[in-house]
Amino acid sequence: MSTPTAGFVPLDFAELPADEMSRRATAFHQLMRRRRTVRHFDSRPLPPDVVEQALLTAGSAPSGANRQPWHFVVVTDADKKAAIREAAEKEEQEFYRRRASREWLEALAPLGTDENKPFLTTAPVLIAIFLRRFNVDTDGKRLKNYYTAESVGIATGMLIAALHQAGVATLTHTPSPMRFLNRLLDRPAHERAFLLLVAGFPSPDAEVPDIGKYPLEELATFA
Ligand code: IYR
Repeated sequence: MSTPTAGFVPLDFAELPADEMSRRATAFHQLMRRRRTVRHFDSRPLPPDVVEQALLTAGSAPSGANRQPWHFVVVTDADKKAAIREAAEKEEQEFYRRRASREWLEALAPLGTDENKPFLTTAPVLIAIFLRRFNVDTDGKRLKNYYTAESVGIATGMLIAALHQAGVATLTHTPSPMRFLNRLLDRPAHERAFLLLVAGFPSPDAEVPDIGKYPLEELATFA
């Protein structure tokens, strides 16, 4: 695990004219507001370099003490995806039939989700995102990580944005519990599965729920 040690270098920062700042902020919002969680995927593969560049973007995220407490497993193998689907659907059956409260199921009703997760085998890429509670250095010594959930959450958001702007649809899938991902993907016990990001092209007939986002007045307060 290489983390930069001492030393400082000049910041690489180019200030933009105000009108250019506004233009870019608006253009980025217009791009990002079209991002939707997609549940119907085509099986066409993604260009590997698109996924790799998006992962590097995610890896550039800020993190507590720059410990970069994440690991991404990119799954494209059909057998592995089938095993993940089988295990996820087993947990999801429990969730939808027993574990979820009535209130939770009512909250999910408008999204139309259920225990069947065909996208886990139809989508070309599954990215299992793991949170590392601590790092292990070369001589096996544990190095504590900080603000791990915040850090991995930020990296995941950047990954979703990077994929979206490259023309890749995603789905944030949260089978619960996700312990089976450690077993199937051979990750050590000190890593906790954080989220399973499904990525690919939407199927031509893909539909999304007709839901909205808060307008600025509700979204934010300016104090
Ligand atoms: N993990 C389940 C249930 C689920 C929960 C929430 I909160 C969602 O926004 C969507 C689904 C599933 O993936 O179906």
